[in-house]
Amino acid sequence: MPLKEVAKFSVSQLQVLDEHGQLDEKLDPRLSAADAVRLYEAMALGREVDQRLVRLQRQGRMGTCPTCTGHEAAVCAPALAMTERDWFVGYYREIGARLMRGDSLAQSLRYWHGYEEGNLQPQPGRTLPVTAIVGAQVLHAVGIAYAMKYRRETDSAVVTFFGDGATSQGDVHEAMNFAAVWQVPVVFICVNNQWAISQPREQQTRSETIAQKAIAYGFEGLQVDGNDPLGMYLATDRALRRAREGGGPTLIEALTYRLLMHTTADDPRRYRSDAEVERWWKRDPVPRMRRYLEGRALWGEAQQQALQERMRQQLDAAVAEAELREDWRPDLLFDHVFGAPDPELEAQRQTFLAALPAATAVDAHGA
Ligand SMILES: Cc1ncc(C[n+]2csc(CCOP(=O)(O)OP(=O)(O)O)c2C)c(N)n1
Ligand SMILES: [Mg+2]
Repeated sequence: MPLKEVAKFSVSQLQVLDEHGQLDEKLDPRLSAADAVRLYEAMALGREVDQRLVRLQRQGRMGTCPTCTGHEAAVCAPALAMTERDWFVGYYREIGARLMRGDSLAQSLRYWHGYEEGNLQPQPGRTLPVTAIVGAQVLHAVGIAYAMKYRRETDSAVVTFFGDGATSQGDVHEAMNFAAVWQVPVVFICVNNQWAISQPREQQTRSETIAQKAIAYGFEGLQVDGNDPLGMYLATDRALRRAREGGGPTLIEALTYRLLMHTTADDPRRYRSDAEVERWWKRDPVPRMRRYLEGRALWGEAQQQALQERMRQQLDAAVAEAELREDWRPDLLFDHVFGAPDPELEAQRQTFLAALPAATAVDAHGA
């Protein structure tokens, strides 16, 4: 008996600026000169911070931290498309975008050095703190989007970021399903960097794309060249407009690559080939954006030199500020686990303090 076709789907990929710097004129989002430069500078700063973090960690001046190198277009372009009224609900690999949102660099450095206090950021809300619980933030994003709809806030939407590995978490499926059922204003950005620590994308899901997962829930899923800042901007801008207008969620799969280690505690040479990494360095989003600016006569060697110097000064000042913490006790983290003192935890605190060598106790205070 012939079967009747009841549904048919396809998944598209968006690219506006290719790896050779070729621009698709029809899709050009026509960023203003100021926005184009702002985006490039944010991407460059994200890259610079990443390099400094790794160096500081190697010198014993930083805790274990993740790297964002390669992700700059996937996270900074969406931040450019957002307004202050939109909510940024990220995970742990968006430093350049978080700085665009107004986060303090010194506080971020403190956070990655293991001080929960680093989560205290200057701006009034709408950018959630870093979270390391894979996928959990996606539920928070949908909860916030539900609140936006309930309050009839039509000038705001939520953008949430998560990795390819996070798509195997039940939380992410539940969040997407309810977002669709409730038609809430949320943009899901899956930063598919092809790896979840040492787990390759092929072992994460049998789906050909991550974008197609949206189809099952009943909203649009789109794959975007995640190393293309203009493509990421265009996709996020469209999805945000739709969300604010009551059109419900969108899933953007940002196809990119983590060029460095998962965190400073990881050695990717143990599970992936140099050839693969080399291939992706050729698609590096930062020089791609620079070439685009040069093509519009907005950038040149003099601007680059000046930017390098500004970034160096900004980082030096932030590191100096972050390392000023004489009054911070090494057992501070025990203070924040429960609201009220807990005898079990107090016993653990005492064990921890007793195990600290005297010299470490002094160093840990930043002396
Ligand atoms: C619920 C949960 N399970 C496991 C981990 C350990 N873990 C930390 S990062 C990570 C991989 C996440 O990969 P992906 O979602 O692709 O994000 P990426 O780090 O590649 O950006 C895992 C398994 C965790 N932090 N939280
Ligand atoms: Mg990943």
